Amino acid sequence: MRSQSCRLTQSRSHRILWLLEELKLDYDLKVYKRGSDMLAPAELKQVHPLGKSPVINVQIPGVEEPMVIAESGAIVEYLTEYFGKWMIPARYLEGKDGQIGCETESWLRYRHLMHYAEGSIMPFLVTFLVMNSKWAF
Ligand SMILES: N[C@@H](CCC(=O)N[C@@H](CS)C(=O)NCC(=O)O)C(=O)O
Repeated sequence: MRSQSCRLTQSRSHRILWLLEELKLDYDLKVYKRGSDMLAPAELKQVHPLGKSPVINVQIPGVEEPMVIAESGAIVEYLTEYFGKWMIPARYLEGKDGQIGCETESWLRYRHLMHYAEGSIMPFLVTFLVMNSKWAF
């Protein structure tokens, strides 16, 4: 498998680059530069309709069109499920597979943090960055 990672300058894309390196995966990198308005360039919409970064294109052997995955959390889950299983804690206590309430504490923490990163902490970080940038009023 080979992937292409689309990275926007000064963005969350570094998370994905870090992971690709950590997993020692082969990838091509395409960098998009922010405009003077600090937004992503329009070409990024040709990669994915959201026009946001990061996005990865996964080229599966024997499949013509690459699979396009957006959202850093979804990209991290996809890559770790196939190539970094050791990074994901065991989901169930031993002998309790699939039973409700039998998830391990570490797996529940892992899932919480996957969503917390984008759902709760990121809006604060972005607000902080914007308020402390030259773009602040
Ligand atoms: N929840 C998305 C957020 C993607 C996102 O907002 N990316 C920013 C860069 S950190 C972006 O592309 N901004 C450019 C723009 O909105 O024009 C993710 O985690 O991938």
